[in-house]
Amino acid sequence: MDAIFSKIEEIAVKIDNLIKTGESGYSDSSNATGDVQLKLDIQSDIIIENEFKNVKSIKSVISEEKEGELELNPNGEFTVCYDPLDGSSIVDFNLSVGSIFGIYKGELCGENLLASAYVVYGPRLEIVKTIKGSNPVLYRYNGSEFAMQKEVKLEQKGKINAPGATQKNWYPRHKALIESIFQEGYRLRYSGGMVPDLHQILLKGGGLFSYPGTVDKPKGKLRALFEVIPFALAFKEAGGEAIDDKGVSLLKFKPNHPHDTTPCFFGSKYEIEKVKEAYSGK
Ligand code: AHM
Ligand code: MG
Repeated sequence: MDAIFSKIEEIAVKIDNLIKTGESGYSDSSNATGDVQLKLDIQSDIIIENEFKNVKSIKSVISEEKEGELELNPNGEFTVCYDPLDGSSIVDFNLSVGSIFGIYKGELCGENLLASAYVVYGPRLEIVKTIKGSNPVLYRYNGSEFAMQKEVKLEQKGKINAPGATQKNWYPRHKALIESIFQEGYRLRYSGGMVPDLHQILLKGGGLFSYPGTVDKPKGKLRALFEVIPFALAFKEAGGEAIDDKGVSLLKFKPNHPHDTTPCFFGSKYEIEKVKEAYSGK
C-alpha cells in the first residue's frame, strides 16, 4: 500500500505540472461513457497508467477514461480504480480539480475498498489519504515533498450545502430536502468539481454534498468505483457518512459494471440523518 501511495504523490506532481503547462481544450475522442475527452484527461490517464505499471503490488487498473480492466502485473494483489482528472467541465476555467483513486482487493465493490486517496489541484497541491479503519490524513506539497498536515475529522454538523445536478430535474422530495437545509441557515458552496467541493466539507468539519438521482438520470451521474466509493471511505473514517437514496452506506455498493453510477450523499452525521428522513418519506 505504501508503494501505491508514494506513486500517487509522484503522479500528483506530474499532473499538477501538466495542468499548469499543458494545452487546454477538447481532443477528438470520447471515453467509455461517451463524454468527449479533454487533452488533459487523456494525458493524465497516460501518466497514471505508466506510473502504476512500475508498482508490483498493482494487479490491474480501471480508469474512468477507459472501458475495461487492464492487467498490469499478474502477481499483484490490488486493483486501483481511478478518475485521472475529475472536473473536465471546469479545468479550462481555472477552477480547482482533482484525481481520485480507490484501492480494492478482490471483487470490485465497496466492502473490498481497502484505501483511497484524492489529489486537489488548487492554489495548493494537496492529497488526502484514507486507509480503512483510520482517520483520513491531509498532506500538502511544499515544493519537494508532501508534508503531513493533520488528521481529517468531521463535527456532528456543518454549515455548507453543495447540491449537485440540474435543479429542474430534481424529484420533489430532493427539492424539499435541499430547501429545508437552506432554511436552517446553510450556505451554498458548489463549484462543479466534486473533489474541491467534498474537500471543503471535509476540512471545514461538515456539511452536505449531494448528487441525487434525477428525472433524466435516476441513477445520478457520479461513478461508483472511481468517484463515489473512494470518497465514501474518507467520509466514514472522518466520522461522517456517505449513503445512497435508500439510506444504505455507499461502502456496501456493488456495481454490475465498472462505470455504474449511483445517487450519493456525503456529509456529517446530522445532515445524513436529514437525508435519510427526507428519502424514507417520514
Ligand atoms: P467529470 O468526471 O466529467 O468531470 O464529471 C464529474 C463532475 C463532478 O466533479 C461534479 O460534482 C459533477 O460532475 C458536477 O455535475 P453537475 O454540473 O451536473 O452538477
Ligand atoms: Mg469524474
